[in-house]
Amino acid sequence: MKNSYKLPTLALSILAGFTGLVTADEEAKKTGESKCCTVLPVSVITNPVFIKQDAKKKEVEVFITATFDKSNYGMNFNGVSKSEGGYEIPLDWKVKVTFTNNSAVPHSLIVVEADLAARKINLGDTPYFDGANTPKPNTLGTTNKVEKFEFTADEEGEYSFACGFPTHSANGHRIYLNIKKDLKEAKFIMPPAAKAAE
Ligand SMILES: [Cu+2]
Repeated sequence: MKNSYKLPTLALSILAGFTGLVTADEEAKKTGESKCCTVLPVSVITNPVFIKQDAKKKEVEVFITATFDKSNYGMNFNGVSKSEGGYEIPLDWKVKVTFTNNSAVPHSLIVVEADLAARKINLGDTPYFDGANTPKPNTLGTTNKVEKFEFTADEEGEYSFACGFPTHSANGHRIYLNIKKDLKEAKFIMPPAAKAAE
């Protein structure tokens, strides 16, 4: 498993400890689900793989789950929101995306420029790279579905994997996608632990 990034179970437990309000946690204990969304208990998601790659083929597979946990009211991908973490991918690699929505709330995924993702209320349905979105990302999104799409990261720059559902991305439902020329391998980068503890 040299080329895959695995989040250790311990880190997941720590992450879970910091996410969600106490009241939401108490509610979750009573009802078996949180207020924000239907989320699998963290213990069910063991050793999630967020990235796999083949450097020789210049291909990377990314696994992006909306509402991975309760952080940012469920508006997170893989537990990360507000572009505090994300992916770094070498220029001209093929990117194969598997998107999952772990919530009953509609969410979607679209690649747009980072500055648009941070401020635009409605991202529309035209991705920056051809094919880089789930179907109809700005309308109903996808609910409890797995969607796959792929694109070629053929321009350097700062982009986002953003939720296209109106207002979500501006409210933090986005992670970064930085495409860099002199990168040897693709990476999934979590926010520093210190930041998560704030
Ligand atoms: Cu969303």
